[in-house]
Amino acid sequence: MSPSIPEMQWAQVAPRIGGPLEYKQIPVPTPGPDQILVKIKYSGVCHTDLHAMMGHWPIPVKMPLVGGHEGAGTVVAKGSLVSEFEIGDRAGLKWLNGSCGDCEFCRQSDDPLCARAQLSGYTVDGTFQQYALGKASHASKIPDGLPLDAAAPVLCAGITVYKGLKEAGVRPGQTVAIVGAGGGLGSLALQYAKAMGVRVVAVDGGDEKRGMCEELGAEAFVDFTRSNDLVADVKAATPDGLGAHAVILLAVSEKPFQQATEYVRSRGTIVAIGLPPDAYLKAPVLNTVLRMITIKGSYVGNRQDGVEALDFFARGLIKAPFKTAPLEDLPKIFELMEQGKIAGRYVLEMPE
Ligand code: 8ID
Ligand code: ZN
Repeated sequence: MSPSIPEMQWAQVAPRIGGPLEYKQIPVPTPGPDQILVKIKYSGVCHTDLHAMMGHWPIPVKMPLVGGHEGAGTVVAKGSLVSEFEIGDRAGLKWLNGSCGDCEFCRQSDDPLCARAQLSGYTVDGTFQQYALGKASHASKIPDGLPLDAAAPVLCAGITVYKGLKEAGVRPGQTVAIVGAGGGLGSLALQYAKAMGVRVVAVDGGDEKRGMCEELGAEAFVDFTRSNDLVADVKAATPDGLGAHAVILLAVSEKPFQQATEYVRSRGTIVAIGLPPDAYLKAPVLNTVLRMITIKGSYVGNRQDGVEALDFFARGLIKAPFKTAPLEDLPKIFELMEQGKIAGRYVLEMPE
């Protein structure tokens, strides 16, 4: 490795399920033949990182773990087989750190569905460290001139909601209800929907999130903490009162996953993206059949979705608010996240 790469680096390490995090020095890893080493400048903090540390899901998580999967920085070393990146290129590391490339799903560009996928900040160490590894074929190229801090949240939140909106099949002029619109994914979903010409009813709680959603282009905001009849309020907020053509579920609580079929329009589509622990989707069979409702899941995006989501950003169509904090502050950010107190995204800045 180049002499400018140190042997040790700062990282936020979860030593065990449940934490607490340890901010400490750990060795800088060396790239394998098909990997790049990225000097991370900024990493977004996704609610998935909190789920990972807390062991919320029944999918084995690596421990000790360096979390993080919205890492933007510069390539400082690469393996002998890497042709996609040169040293000095700007690169983004995403949730999908690598996949086998060989299974039915990978062959059809459904690589998030690969059973042997490696996940940044979950099955392999992620981007809450100064130097992180990723498989070159999965890393994103970050177009020149884009600010790395604002680009970081696009790498998970942006790609995921962009893909989710495509999965929803909404057309320009139709209305989508975005549930959890005031959070990290939600703030970007509002911007992607607007860029696609799709009208938005935002659902979340509190005045700060209301203000942000309205600024980002929501035509209406329904406050789930104050509404006495959420279903009626969401329907009433759609232009003709008939309900949303699509619902994008980003909340980290089960209730909205049970309510969505009641305010989605007939023929409409519900896309589940948020991952509240131990939660179930519920829908009355009669209603679902007679109103021809589609219910589906959507999981991150493939490499092309990544390119497209970044391209929307590069063209200036996506501007979601974010707050910056030093890597050291991650425990405080997790606390705020747990309490639902973050409007938009937090982006961590790595120490020099
Ligand atoms: O590929 C995927 N499917 C994918 C990718 C990335 C993230 C899924 N996720 C998952 C995360 O693991 C998490 O479960 O999406 C969920 C949202 O992630 P996030 O946007 O990073 O979380 P956040 O910033 O905490 O936002 C969640 C929002 O939901 C609101 C909260 O107020 C917050 O603004 N919310 C809750 I909690 N309950 C609500 C309710 N009943 C609600 N909004 C409306 N109604
Ligand atoms: Zn994420």
